[in-house]
Amino acid sequence: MSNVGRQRPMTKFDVGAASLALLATGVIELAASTRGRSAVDAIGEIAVAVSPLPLVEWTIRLTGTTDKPLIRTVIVSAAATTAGLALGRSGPRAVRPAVATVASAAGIAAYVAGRKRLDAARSRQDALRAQVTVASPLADVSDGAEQWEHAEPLFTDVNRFYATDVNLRPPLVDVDDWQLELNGLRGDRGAVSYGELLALPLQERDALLACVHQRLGWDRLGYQRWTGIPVGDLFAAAGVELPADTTTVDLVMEAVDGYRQVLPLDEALDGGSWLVLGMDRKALSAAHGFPARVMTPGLVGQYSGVKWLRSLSLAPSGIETATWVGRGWPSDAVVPPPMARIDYPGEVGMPPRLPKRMLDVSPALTATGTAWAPAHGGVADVQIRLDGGVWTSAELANDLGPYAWRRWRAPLNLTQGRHELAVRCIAHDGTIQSGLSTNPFPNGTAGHHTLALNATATLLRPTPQPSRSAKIVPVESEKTSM
Ligand SMILES: Nc1nc2c(c(=O)[nH]1)N[C@H]1C(S)=C(S)[C@@H](COP(=O)(O)O)O[C@H]1N2
Ligand SMILES: [Mo]
Repeated sequence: MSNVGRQRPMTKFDVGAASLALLATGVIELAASTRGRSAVDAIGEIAVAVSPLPLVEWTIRLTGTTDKPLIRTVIVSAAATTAGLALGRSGPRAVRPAVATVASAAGIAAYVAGRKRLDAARSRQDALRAQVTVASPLADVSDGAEQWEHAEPLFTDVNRFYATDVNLRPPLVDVDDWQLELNGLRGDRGAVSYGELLALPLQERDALLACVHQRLGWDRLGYQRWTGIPVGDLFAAAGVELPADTTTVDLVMEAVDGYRQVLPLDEALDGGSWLVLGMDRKALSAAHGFPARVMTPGLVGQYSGVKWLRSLSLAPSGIETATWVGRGWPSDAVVPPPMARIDYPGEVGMPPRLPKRMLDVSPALTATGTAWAPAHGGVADVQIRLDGGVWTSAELANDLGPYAWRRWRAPLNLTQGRHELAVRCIAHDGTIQSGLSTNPFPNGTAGHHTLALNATATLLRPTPQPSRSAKIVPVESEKTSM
């Protein structure tokens, strides 16, 4: 017996080193949480920022609204794996297996404790959210579809309203340390406290907000009542002068998280860019930009404005670059394409799974859905198509204006067996939702939301479907990257 020819493995994995790395990660995360921060999220945000755009788009596509937990898991595992490989190669085993097990468990426990502490801090801030009062509140609105069965609610519950940003966790702004800075063109500047903002003559308006990553059948959009003041009025109130010629000036919005958006000033003023302090008559939640954000109806979220606003500045046109433009997105603001969605039957919000899932339905049912075309004058018509036949108009709820979505319903009488149901939106300006599928980058998704149905008489009642309220996801677990 000889050792000749027997080779040592090239790389060894040191479980002890990996476990110590886990422990260190957990302890650092716990320590950071006492200051309202997260080390893992900070690394994740950098990783997303430096990742090539296609990788980010691919991750969003694959994970839908769960990319945040995924990114965190990847980071923690990568830390442990790297340590295990690095030390496995270089030296003796760091610790005994029993110690490694204890260290790993302690690391994971510390990590979970840190995350819990951060979640608790955010819930405390959200619980303190006060009423945002306005002198003349908007009247209650009705689109006449209140009694429709299985309809999406007209106003999206703030807890269900999608949250999308570059942060793995929303910044927690302490309003006692916060002021909104306003910078004019000639070095004139103002600073407004949260209390002063609340005391401005605030107004309300109803509008839809949609992310460019809204894919067919997803729910990365919502309709809400926003409380705020036009950006132009804010500059006037703060005594910062607006130029007479607004066509050669940009409005630069900067946020606490470093995110920045730039809109030509004339577009911002004419397009109704608003400083927003509240949603659904309450102060903004941490996830949606507390204490203040900018929202411009009719533009997709990333162009419409910034959450956790820090400053609004005027600059000569074309000098300042927006965060997304720096990452390859168009410099002209992108608008949501006209889109119709089937809400019932179906599983709204789920990333499309392949192969397409067949839904069992009873032969007689009433499909419901929503449609929107905020940059095209609103929704004029919604049409459905069964099995590739002719497009026929659905029944529409009342039109609440260009910035509202419109609910629709259509009775179906299906023969037994398989069917395909598609839907499309026709806007008031005549634009017909394109059936040609496109990806969200760079101008939003096109194509028809289409369901595969299997009509079966053995289903005495309509498709069992999780109640909408059961779908409430803590906003933090929702998506992130843009
Ligand atoms: N500060 C900041 N503002 C931001 C973003 C961000 O990453 N940081 N993301 C934008 C994007 S991509 C969208 S779709 C909207 C989402 O707003 P919501 O989370 O309230 O739905 O916020 C926009 N404002
Ligand atoms: Mo977005």
